[in-house]
Amino acid sequence: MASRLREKLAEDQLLHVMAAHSPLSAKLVEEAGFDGVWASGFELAALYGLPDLSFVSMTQHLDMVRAMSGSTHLPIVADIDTGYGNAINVTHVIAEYERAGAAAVVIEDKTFPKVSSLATTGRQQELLRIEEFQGKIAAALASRRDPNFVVIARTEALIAGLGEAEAVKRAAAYESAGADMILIHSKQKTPDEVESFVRAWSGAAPIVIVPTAYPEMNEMRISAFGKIRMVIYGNHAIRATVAAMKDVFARIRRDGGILTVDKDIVSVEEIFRLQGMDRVKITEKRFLR
Ligand code: SPV
Ligand code: MG
Repeated sequence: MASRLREKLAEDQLLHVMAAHSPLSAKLVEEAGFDGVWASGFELAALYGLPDLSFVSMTQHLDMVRAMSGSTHLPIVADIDTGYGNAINVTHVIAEYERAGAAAVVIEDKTFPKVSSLATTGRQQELLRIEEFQGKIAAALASRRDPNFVVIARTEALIAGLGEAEAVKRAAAYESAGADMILIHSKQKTPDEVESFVRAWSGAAPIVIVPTAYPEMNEMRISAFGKIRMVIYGNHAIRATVAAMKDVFARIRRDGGILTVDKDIVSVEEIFRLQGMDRVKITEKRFLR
C-alpha cells in the first residue's frame, strides 16, 4: 500500500484524501473515488463522543486502522497525533502502524497531550523544541521497514500563533531531518495564511493541507500551487454522518414512524452490499452441506 501511495505521489498530481472513522466509512471513501483514506484522530475521538485531546489511545486508533486496511484498497494516511510519546515511543508506533497496514503517518510537533488544532479552548498550543521533533522524525524514518512508507511532518506553528517565519523554519528543519512531506495547518477562516506559507516555502518537500477552516480553498485554487500535493478533507465523514442521523432521527420522532424516511435512507440491501453479503452467499453454496 505504501508503494501505491509513492506511485501516486510520483504522478505529480494533487492527491485527494478523505477522512474516515471506521472500515465502512473507509470503503465509502474508496467508492467515491478518493486517492486515500485519512484515519483521522478527530473523527475517531468524535465517534467515541470524546474531545480530540489525546483521550483516545494508540491501541484504539491502531485497531481502527487495522480494520480499515481490511476494508479498502486505498492507501491509509494515519493521523498519529504527537506520536504517543517521545522519539523512543515513535520507533514502536511506526512499527505498529506499518504492520496495521498504514501507508503513511502524519506526526505533529505539539506536546503530549495534544489539544485539537481547531479548538477554541483558550489553552495555548504548546510546541516541542525543534531538535526534539527532528529526533522523532529521524526515529520514524529509522523504524519503517518499507522505505516507501511515507512520513509526513506536521507543523502547528500557525495554529500556535507563532507566525510564518517560525512555520517555515520548522518545516525546513523537519525536511532536513528527512520528512517526506510537510503538513501545514491553519485555522484561519481564509486561505491567506496558508497561501503565504506556500509562497514562502522553498524546500523540496511537497506540502499537505487540511482546508477545513478555509473551505474556499478548493482544488482548482490548490492546484495553482504546484507545491501542494495532498489535500486532506479532515472531518467531513463524521460531520456528514451526524447531519444525516440528526435529520432522520428528528423526522422519525416527528412523524411517529419510519415510513416517510424510508425512501430517503439507503436500503437494507445496500448495507448488505457494503457488508459483502454476496460473498457469503457464494461460500454458503460452496461449503454448507
Ligand atoms: C484530524 O482530523 O484529526 C486532524 C485534522 O488532525 S484537525 O482536526 O483539523 O486537526
Ligand atoms: Mg488529528
